Amino acid sequence: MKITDARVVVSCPGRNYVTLVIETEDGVTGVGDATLNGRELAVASYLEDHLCPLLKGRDARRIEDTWQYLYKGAYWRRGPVTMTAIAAVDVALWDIKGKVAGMPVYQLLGGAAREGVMVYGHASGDTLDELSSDFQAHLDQGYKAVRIQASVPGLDHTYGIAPSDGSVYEPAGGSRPQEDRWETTAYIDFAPEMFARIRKEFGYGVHVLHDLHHRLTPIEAGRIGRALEPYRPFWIEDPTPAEDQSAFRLIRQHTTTPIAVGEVFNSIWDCQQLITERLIDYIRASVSHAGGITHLRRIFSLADLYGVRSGSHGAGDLSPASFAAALHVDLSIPNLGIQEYMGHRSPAEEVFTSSYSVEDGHAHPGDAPGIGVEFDEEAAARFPYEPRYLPINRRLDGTVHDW
Ligand code: GCO
Ligand code: MG
Repeated sequence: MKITDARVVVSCPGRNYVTLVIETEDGVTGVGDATLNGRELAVASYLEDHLCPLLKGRDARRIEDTWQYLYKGAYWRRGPVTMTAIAAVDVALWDIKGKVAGMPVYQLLGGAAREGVMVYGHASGDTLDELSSDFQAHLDQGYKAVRIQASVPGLDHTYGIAPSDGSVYEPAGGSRPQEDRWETTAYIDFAPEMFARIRKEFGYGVHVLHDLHHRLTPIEAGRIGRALEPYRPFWIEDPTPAEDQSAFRLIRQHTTTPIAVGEVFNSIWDCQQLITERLIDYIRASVSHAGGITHLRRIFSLADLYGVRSGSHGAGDLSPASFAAALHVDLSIPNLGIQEYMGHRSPAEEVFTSSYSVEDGHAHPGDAPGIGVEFDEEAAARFPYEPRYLPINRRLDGTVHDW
């Protein structure tokens, strides 16, 4: 089953998405997401200029061989651009395999290991009152797990707060990144206060999560983890930048609060030490940035050996094709933790038609053959690419800090 065409479509239906479409000689098409937020065109070029010409003429059925060919064949291994491009190819090939077999991809991965995939939504607010009403709105929608973020008094633009007009908090439009401010001393007493308020109001029957977005030092993270223990967070996410995996030993020495890491990882090597030394509880690598279904499963299998569960990244910058692919993996692995779900901003639904559903706090990929997402190229052409950047972050004295 030869690949006859592989093309890349960059569009902006609500936000930028890079989509790879692979077509076979029998007219079967597969779709993969190649979006790398704020660096979209680099992946588009990597695919268009380097991978698409190699794909034409290859056998679409040979997924593992294609993965190895693109990974080892590049010589320059890993990195977000390379691994996002490989991920898009991989997901598109799984999509084709499923369509040819007449089965949803999760059946090819071993079948459903559960009825549905628990997801967490995002509640946020400029004040704790706003956060609390957004939290209630999530409970009303059936969520069993909710991430909480609120503006830190004294800081402009705290990470993760959705503007009241919609659901996104990044990226800002414009030709330069928006600049946010951060100071850990302003935040450190506020986080326990935020958790106390939510637990007091809503009790302990719902999972509560929180994202630190790589902003703390390891010892600050240990302190926050310990201070939050009475409020039983489901996890704290990305407490400190994870380039230094050994830094997590220090956090572990100070707290039993579960730790989740991995949305910026693109390879199993980024988390080898974190997993094998049991320095984390949840690995949050994503299907679109960590080499597709093939590589993500390898990461989750390693994690399973060490009692680490999955918690895949599922922010809005991952297109519906990624979210669907993630759900097929989530449904079939033994060590699912939870799946992030942010949804997609209108008019994304004009471009992507999906078979997945989210109900009562649980998602299911649906039973359409393949990954269950159709991509309308004509509709995508109505929404041309718009240059956008992720924000950058500065401390109050102007020092560039981790965003
Ligand atoms: C999350 C993330 C995202 C990222 C975004 C970057 O936990 O959902 O932190 O919101 O910031 O995906 O592109
Ligand atoms: Mg995050």
